[in-house]
Amino acid sequence: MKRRNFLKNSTLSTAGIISAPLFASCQETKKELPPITNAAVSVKPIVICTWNFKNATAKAWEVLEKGGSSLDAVEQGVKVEEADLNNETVGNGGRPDRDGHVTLDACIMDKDGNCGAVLCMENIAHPISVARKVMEDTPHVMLAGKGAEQFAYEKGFPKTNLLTEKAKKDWLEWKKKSKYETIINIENHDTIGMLAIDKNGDIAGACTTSGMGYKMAGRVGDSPIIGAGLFVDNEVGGATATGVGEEVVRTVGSFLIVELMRQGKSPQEACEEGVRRIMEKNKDRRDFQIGFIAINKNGETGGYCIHPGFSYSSYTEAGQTNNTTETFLKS
Ligand code: SD4
Repeated sequence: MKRRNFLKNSTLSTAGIISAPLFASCQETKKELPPITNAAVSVKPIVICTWNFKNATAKAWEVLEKGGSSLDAVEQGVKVEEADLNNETVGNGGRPDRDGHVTLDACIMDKDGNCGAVLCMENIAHPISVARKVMEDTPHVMLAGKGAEQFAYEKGFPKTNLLTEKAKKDWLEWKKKSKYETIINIENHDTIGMLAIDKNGDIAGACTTSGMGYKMAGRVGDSPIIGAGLFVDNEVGGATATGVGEEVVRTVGSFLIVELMRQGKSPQEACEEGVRRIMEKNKDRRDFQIGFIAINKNGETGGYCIHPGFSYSSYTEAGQTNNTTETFLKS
C-alpha cells in the first residue's frame, strides 16, 4: 500500500471509531443548500484555462476525448506551456527573480481533494509533474526550494537550465534600472491555471507559473497555494487565478469562488464577487491585474478580471473557443 493511502486509511479508521456519534449528529443538523446549478444540460468533458493558451487546452482535450481522467488532462495540458520556451511566465524559459534564478511554483488537485504543490523550485522543467508526485507519493502537500528539487531528482526528473539566453538578456537589461513594477496584461501575468471535467464527471485542476518577473528571491505567489491560485471540490466545481498573487492570497480567491458556487452562485457570478472582494481591499489601486476563471459541476464556466484584456480558452465537443471576460474596470 502506498504510504499516503496507508496514512489516510489508518487516520480514517481511527477517526471512525472515535467520532461516529459526532458525525451522525452533524449529519442530522446539516442545512440544505440551494442547488449548485439550474442548468438543464451538463457539458462534459470540458477543459478551460486562463488566457488563450489554445495549445494547452487542445492537449488536455486530446486526453479527455479518449476517456482519460481530468487529472491527466490538466497535467498534460499545462505541461505544454511549461515546455514552451517562448512563454516567459511559465516553466522553462520563465523570467528569473532579481538575482537571475528561475524559480517555479505549481500545484495540482484531484477529484478526491488530494493536492500537491512545489514552491520556488529551480532547475526542473515540469513543476506540475513534481507537484503530482508530491500529491501521490508523499504524505505532504507542499515541498519548497531545495527540498522540492532534491525530491524531483529522486523521482527521476532531469536537471535543466531554465534560464534561456533571451530571458537572461532581458534580465540584465532590467537590472540596469532594477525598477520593479507589475505590468498589466503583459507576459508578466501569464500563469496558466487549468480546470477540467472528464467523461465520468470528475473535476481536477492545475496551476503553474514562474511567478512575477524579477521578484525578490524566495518570493512565492498564489499559484502553488491551494485555495488561493487553485481550488477544486468535486461536488461543486473549481476555480483558478492569474495576476498579482499577493492579492489573490489575501482573499484566498479560488476557495472563495468555489464556496460561492456551493452557495448557489453561477461560476460567472462567483468570479465577479471574487474580484469585487479584492477591489474592496484596494479601493485606490488600479495598477494591477487579476483574472479568475471557474467551472461548476455541470460544466458551466465563467471568468472575470480587473482590467480589460483577459480571456480564457475552453474546449468541449463543440470545439475550442477563446472567451473574453467582462471586467471590473471598464478602461
Ligand atoms: C504570481 N499569480 O506568482 C502569479 C503571477 C502570474 O503570470 O499570474 N504570472 O503571483
